[in-house]
Amino acid sequence: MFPKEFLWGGATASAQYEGGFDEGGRGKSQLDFIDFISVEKRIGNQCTDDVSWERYKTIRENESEYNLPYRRGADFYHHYKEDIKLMAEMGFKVFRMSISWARLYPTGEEETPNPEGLKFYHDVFDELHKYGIEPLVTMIHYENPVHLTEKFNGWESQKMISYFVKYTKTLIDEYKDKVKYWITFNEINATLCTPFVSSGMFVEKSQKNKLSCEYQALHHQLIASALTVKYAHETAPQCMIGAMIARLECYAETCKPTDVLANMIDDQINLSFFDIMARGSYPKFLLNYFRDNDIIIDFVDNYEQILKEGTVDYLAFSYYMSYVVSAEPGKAEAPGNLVKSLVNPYLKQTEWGWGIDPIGLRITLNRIYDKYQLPLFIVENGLGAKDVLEEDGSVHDTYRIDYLREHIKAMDKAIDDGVELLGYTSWGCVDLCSASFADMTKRYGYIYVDADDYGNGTYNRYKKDSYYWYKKVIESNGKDLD
Ligand code: BGP
Repeated sequence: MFPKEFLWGGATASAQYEGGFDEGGRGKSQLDFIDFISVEKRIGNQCTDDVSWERYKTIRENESEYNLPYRRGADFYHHYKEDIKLMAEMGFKVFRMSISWARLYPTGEEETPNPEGLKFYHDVFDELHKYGIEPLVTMIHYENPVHLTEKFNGWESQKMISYFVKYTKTLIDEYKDKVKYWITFNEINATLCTPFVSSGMFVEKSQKNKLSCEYQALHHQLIASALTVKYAHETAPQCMIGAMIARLECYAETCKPTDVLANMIDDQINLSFFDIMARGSYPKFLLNYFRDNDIIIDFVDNYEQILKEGTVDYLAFSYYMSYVVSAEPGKAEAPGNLVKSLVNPYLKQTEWGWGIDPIGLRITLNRIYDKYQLPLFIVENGLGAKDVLEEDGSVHDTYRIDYLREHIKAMDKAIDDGVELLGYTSWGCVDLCSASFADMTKRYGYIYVDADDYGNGTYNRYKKDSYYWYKKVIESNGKDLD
C-alpha cells in the first residue's frame, strides 16, 4: 500500500548525535550540562530531566569532574560523510536531523549567525543531496543556548520568542533551497514532562505554579512556531513545515465511564497541540482546563491572530508505545516514554518497560487523520535495546527487526484505511545518546556505534542485521518485510 513517493528513512537529533561541542564556534546548550548517572547510582527513576538549578550550577562550576555525554553524542560532526554514505546504501529517501541553535547563535543573543555553523549544515545538506536524500530538519530538538536558560529561565520568558524567530528566519533564508521538510519544535508537548530538557527552564525558579510555568513556556513556543510557519509560508512556499508531538495513544483501563472520561481528557490534552498548530486556536476544553486547574497564562498580545496565521502543513509525531489511563489515582505504573502508564497486561514490554503496541499505531494514525485531515509523518518510532557487538563486527538485533516489522505492517494497514502518510523515519538510525538517561546503552540504530556511556570506544560504525533488513524494506517499498 505504500505510495511510490513514500519517504523511508531515519531520525536523529543534534544534541544526542552531533558532538563537536567545542568546535566550529558552537555555544553550549543546557543539555551540555546533564551528566550520565549509572544505573546503580540513580535514585528511583531519576532521568535526565531531574536537574535542579542548584545541581546545574554545581556541574557548571566543576565541568571537568562530570561525564557529560551530550557533548560527544555519536560524533556525527566528524563522521557525517561516513554516516550519510551508510544511510544512502540502505536506500534512505529522507533523513531527519536537527540543527543546534547554539552552533548558529552561540548565546542566542548575537545579531548575526556564526558562519562556521552555517557552513557545517550546508555541508551536511550537500552531502545528503549528493545521494538524493531529502533532509527533514527539526529546528529545535530540546537544545536551547544555555545562556538563555541562565539569563531568562529559558522558555518561561517571552523574550525567547524573538531570539528563536531570529534563528528560524536564518534557517529558512539560508537553507530553503536545500531543505523541503521542516518541523519547528520536537515533541512540543514534552515540556509538560521534561521542562528542563525541553524548555531549558527550572520550574523551581518560576514565580508561577508548575503547570502555569509549563503552559506559559508552551504558549511562547506555540507563538514562536506560528511566527516561523508564517515566515516560511511567505518566503519559502516550496517548503512544508510541520508540527510535532509525542503521541500518547491511550486506552481507558476499563469501560467504566469515569475511566473513559479520564482517558478522553488525557487524549484531548495530548492532541490539543495539534489543535492549536493545525487549526490556529486554543480549544475551549483547554481553556477550561486552565481555569479549573489554577493555570494562569500571560497571553502574548495579538496571540489569536498570530496562531491563526501560522497553521502548519502536516502533522508529525513520535510513537513508541501506548498508555493506559484510570480515573483512580495511585495505581501501579510502568515506565514510559515521557509519561508513566498503567501496565497493559495485553502487551509485551521492552527492556525499559515500554509496552509494545503496533496496533496502537494503526489506531493513532486513523484517529489523528480523521480529526485533522492533514498529511501525517511518523518521525520517530523504534526499539531501544542493549545490542551486542560480536567479535566479527556483526550485531544480531532480531528483536529490533520484529518490532519494526510489526509497526510497518500497522502503517501499511492505516494507509489502506485511507490515512495519508508522507513517510517514516525510525528513531536513532545510527546509535546515539538516549534522551531519558544520556546513555549509549540503550540503542535504536541500524548502525552500531562503538562507544560506551563514558565515551570509551573507537566510534567506529558497524552494520547490524537490521541494517540489511531495512535496506530490503526500502528497496521493496515496504513489501518485503521478512
Ligand atoms: C523522544 C525524543 C528523542 C528520543 C526518543 C527515545 O521522546 O524525541 O529525542 O531520544 O524519545 O527516548 P530515549 O532516548 O529516552 O529512549
